[in-house]
Amino acid sequence: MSNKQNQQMGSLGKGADLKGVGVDGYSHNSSRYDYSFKILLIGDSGVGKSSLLLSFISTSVLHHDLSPTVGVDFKIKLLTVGGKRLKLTIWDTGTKSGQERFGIVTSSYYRGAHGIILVYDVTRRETFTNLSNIWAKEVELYSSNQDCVKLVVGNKVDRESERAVSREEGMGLALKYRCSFLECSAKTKENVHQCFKELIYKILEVPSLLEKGSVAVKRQILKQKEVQYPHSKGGGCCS
Ligand SMILES: Nc1nc2c(ncn2[C@@H]2O[C@H](COP(=O)(O)OP(=O)(O)OP(=O)(O)O)[C@@H](O)[C@H]2O)c(=O)[nH]1
Ligand SMILES: [Mg+2]
Repeated sequence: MSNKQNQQMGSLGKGADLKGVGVDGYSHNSSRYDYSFKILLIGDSGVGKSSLLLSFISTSVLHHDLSPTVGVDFKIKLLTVGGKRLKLTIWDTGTKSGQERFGIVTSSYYRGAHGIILVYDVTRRETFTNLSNIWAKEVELYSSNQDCVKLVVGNKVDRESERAVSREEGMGLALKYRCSFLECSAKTKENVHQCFKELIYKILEVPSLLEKGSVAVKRQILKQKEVQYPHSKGGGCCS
């Protein structure tokens, strides 16, 4: 999928919804946004990571089932929050069986993440216990931003009659790992925007994350490098 197809633009005033306003040929020019945040979706295969992402990015309800993600995918969403223009790069990876990955270096997936959404399926208990047994450990091991904001999300609440993990248990786990907690349904879109909104507001409250995500700071660092190494060709910035 091309970056143009992947990206969306939206706006967020105080208390407003994180609504996208359609796919847009918005330029990746870094002068167009103030902060660039890297957000990760992790959790067992089939919990609904890709569905959550698609549900957040697209304006319509998901009508068909997705295939398991192979490798790594990302989507970009551009938003304005409190007058600040944000570029969210939301990463999603296929997790066929627990820790098994398709050709990605786990540490680079986590490197520099500002926010991580840990997803489980409220109808499959093992996906909940794996958040502790696998995913929280992986975050601990690889997440390079100490202040990285984490959010535990119980997905598929539309299947209430099949529920295998109570809301209280989800809240308890989030408390244990000092994360925020929400339940949602990628299928009906219930609470999906709320999940991303919660994460973004939390990121915006952490000065160290703001500095790491600041395009102005990155530009300044590049400028300093150009002074130090005037003949070296600088790569792209602010990814
Ligand atoms: N009922 C219901 N089904 C969902 C929901 N979210 C996802 N699904 C379904 O669950 C299945 C797995 O969803 P995916 O989004 O592919 O899951 P994933 O976590 O990306 O899986 P991998 O790519 O294999 O890691 C698909 O059939 C989805 O349609 C939800 O909120 N409610
Ligand atoms: Mg997937």
